[in-house]
Amino acid sequence: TPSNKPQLDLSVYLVTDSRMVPEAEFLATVEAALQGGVTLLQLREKSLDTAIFADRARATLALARKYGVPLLINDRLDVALAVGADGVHLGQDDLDAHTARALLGPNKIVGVTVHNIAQAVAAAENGADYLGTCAIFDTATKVHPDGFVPLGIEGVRTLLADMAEHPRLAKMPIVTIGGLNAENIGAVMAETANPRKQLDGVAVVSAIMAQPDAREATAELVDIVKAGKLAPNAQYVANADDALVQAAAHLLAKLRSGQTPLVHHLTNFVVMNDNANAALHIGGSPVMAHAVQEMNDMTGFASALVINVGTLSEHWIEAMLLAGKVANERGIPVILDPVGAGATAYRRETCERLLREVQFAVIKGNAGEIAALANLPGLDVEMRGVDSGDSSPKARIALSRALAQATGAVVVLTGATDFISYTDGDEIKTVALENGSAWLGKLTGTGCTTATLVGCFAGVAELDQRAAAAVAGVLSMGIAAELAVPEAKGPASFKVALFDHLYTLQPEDLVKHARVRVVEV
Ligand code: 3NM
Ligand code: MG
Repeated sequence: TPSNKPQLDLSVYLVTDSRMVPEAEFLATVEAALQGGVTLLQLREKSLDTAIFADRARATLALARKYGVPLLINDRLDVALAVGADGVHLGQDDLDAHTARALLGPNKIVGVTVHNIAQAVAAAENGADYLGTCAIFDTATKVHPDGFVPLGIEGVRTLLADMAEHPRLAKMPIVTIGGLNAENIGAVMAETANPRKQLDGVAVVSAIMAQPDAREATAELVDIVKAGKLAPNAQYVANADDALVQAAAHLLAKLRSGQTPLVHHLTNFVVMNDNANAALHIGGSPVMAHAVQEMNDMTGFASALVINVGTLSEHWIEAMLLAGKVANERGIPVILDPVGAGATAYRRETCERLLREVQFAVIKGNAGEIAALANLPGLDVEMRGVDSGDSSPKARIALSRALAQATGAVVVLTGATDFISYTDGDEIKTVALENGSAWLGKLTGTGCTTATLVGCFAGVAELDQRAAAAVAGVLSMGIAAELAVPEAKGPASFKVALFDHLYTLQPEDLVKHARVRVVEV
């Protein structure tokens, strides 16, 4: 059932203060701000008697409804309930969010002011829909307790960085307040942002209420915030409705519904057991046969084949080529994990042979491995404008695209940001995935395990869903890792939690936590 909870847009959030305008002009000022494009309203009255407050709330609500903008009431849950406002905004000394949520129900908005990451976590756990920081700058509008120090740009930046790392807060909308105006909000948006998270907007009182033309003042703020959201280095896209993320979630739903693809692995001794367990936990059925004599039968039963060139030896190569050929003949997707591809001539030559004789659906490697493949003599890889040894995002994007173009495979280039390039008609497309955790680097074989997950998803994917299968595999690993981090004491308990989360991960977790953005080239 569709929720009738109002849409929350924090871009330009007007907090009222009736002391800033003559009594008779209050509603006209609010209406001018609504006409100027305010996206959210909060009625904040610290000295009105309750009856007058409620009357004003009713009148303001009627205006807010006229412009389709939600109205929240500061502090006074009773007034919010009495007039049927859209929710409340609560400070740390007001009623707690948990109680407010219980009294308001799920379809109202609850916002909470937070001073630090601990309060942000608590607010999220208590059901807050968005957060407001305490004051970023000094302001004459609100009297703060003695000793209060505004957060400053640095304080807000730290809070956003901490939120980006926290599974419950990475997607929590957040706004800042205090001394903000048309002169400083552009810088505030840009300078507090990190690649994963930026402010969703700004809350202001005097920058609208105390201006001679509230409508014009608001329109100016709206323009600046819009532009700030598009600032290239401040861009983050939490693509809950991105088609690839939806398709990835759909593939996980297939695994969860009991389709159990048999995924045949020819993988290295180091990761064999972990890969088998990961396949089992995400919903696949692993088999690790590697005798040449079995390839024909085993690959014939399989829904996907994973070839991993770690711990190579001669009979493995023969088995890989045979399994790859069988898979190709039967339309079974083949995943290549070119572990250490550039490290030895033997691995390079093996990869060259594999690429020559087997058509891969997905190739997954780090920048070094993908570069080693791209430099193989047999491949006609065109690398325009990229120097070898350049490890910038731009170079990594170009590399993944070039290999995707040359092989026709979906290419997953892993790193702090993963880039996935794939052909779509005549076009090469690339998406960037920002999920994951540095903890993955403290466990051996997590890269190989990602290839296993991709194999499981490819095993239930249609031919035209192979990019989605790659996205699903990488997202599952990254998101399971993010969920595992708060439960871990060290690498060993992280591993346990990671595998538990691979087992419990649901399609909606992918949609909720995915940080996937389309790379414009
Ligand atoms: N709350 P102006 S500062 C309403 O620190 C409010 O939580 C604050 O007014 C907090 O935009 C503030 O005029 C007033 O500076 C912001
Ligand atoms: Mg308060």
